[in-house]
Amino acid sequence: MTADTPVKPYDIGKVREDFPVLHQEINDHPLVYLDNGATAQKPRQVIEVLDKYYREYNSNIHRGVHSLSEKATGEYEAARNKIKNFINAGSLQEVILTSGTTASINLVAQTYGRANLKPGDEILITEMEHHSNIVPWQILCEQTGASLKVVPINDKGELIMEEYQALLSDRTRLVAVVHISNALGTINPVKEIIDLAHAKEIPVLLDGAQAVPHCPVDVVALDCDFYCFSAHKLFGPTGTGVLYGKQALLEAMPPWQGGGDMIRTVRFNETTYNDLPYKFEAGTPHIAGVIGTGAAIDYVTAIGMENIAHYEADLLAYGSEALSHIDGLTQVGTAKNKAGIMSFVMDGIHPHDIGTILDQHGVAIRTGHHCAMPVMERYSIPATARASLALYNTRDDIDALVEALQNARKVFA
Ligand code: C6P
Repeated sequence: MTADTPVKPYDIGKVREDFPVLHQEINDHPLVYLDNGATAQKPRQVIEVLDKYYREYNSNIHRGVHSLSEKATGEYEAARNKIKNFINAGSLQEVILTSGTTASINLVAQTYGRANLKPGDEILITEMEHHSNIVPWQILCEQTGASLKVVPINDKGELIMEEYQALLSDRTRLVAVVHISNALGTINPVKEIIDLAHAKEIPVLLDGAQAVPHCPVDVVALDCDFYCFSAHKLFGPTGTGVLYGKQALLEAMPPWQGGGDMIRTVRFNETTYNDLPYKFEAGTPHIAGVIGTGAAIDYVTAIGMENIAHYEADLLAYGSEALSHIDGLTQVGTAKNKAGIMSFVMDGIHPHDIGTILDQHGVAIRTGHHCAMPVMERYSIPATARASLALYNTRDDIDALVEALQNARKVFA
């Protein structure tokens, strides 16, 4: 968001009405859903689109000449167009539909990575990556003889940029960095990271899983080479996601999985591949999921990503302040530039016990290592409790969280 972008408050009551799941009791308390980093709830606008697909035009895409198939293909490709506009990609060819962030990163590792890396080359990641942005590169290193380098973080959970610059070397072939950390909430200075890498002609992949639901993303303004995200954290269905890639890079990459839809001709002695984006989309995809993703994008676009970012920043400030008054609670991840993720530990209470007690109060959070074990190692802790915000959370939700945490303290006193 730029400083002069006008922010328009949205009607939080109306937004909450759109999410049926929020209106229920869990363990005799109104549900307070603060596990949005794991997956976000779905508005009725998305649920209705899924229902309509299965009731009215369930059919395979890109294959049939019958009316249902044409309708399904049209809606599927319309969703691709919405995704393109949402992230400001240059063309539809640059929008590859995958099963999620994990699949998108693995795709780049196994195509771009295997085609371009050799022994002695380096891939640069950071200490705050999700396992999805670590393990695919480790597998690639085993396959190619390349090695993984890791940019450290400071005590607040911010990247140490001097170390990043020092680690960018003549051997670095790719930089892969999380846009917003799922375990710490840190918003990384991705534009600076990209510009520094590009100065050495090194491409950059961003893991945007935790960014797209919370702030505007413009892949052209960022000038990133690859951008990966999942629909389910963006109020869309599970099992769908996106790989954005610059067209020239995607054109030069070999396909990943082989099968239907990704080919032009198949003969036993020679197979030719389809054009982008289909070259990377083998097999029948999650058709309803992609159409639902389009509906989710319509939903957040109507509210406005700048407005969502602004609303959540206010809620994060309120939440961080409230948590700071709880005795024995230490927040993990206190970066200056942070999104709506509050990780914490409490003296004398294991995070899993915090999670269980909170559930008894109807408060849903995530506890554990959050698929970011190196972050836990960095802070010498086994796990954290994590409350993660979305556009429908309120100050009342934070108050309920604080009350439940006070109760947990009493139980363990
Ligand atoms: N993080 C969390 O609770 P998938 O599973 O492919 O949709 O997303 C993987 C992923 C990649 N990068 C980041 C930064 C993520 O946060 C996630 C998913 C969830 O934090 C589940 S582990």
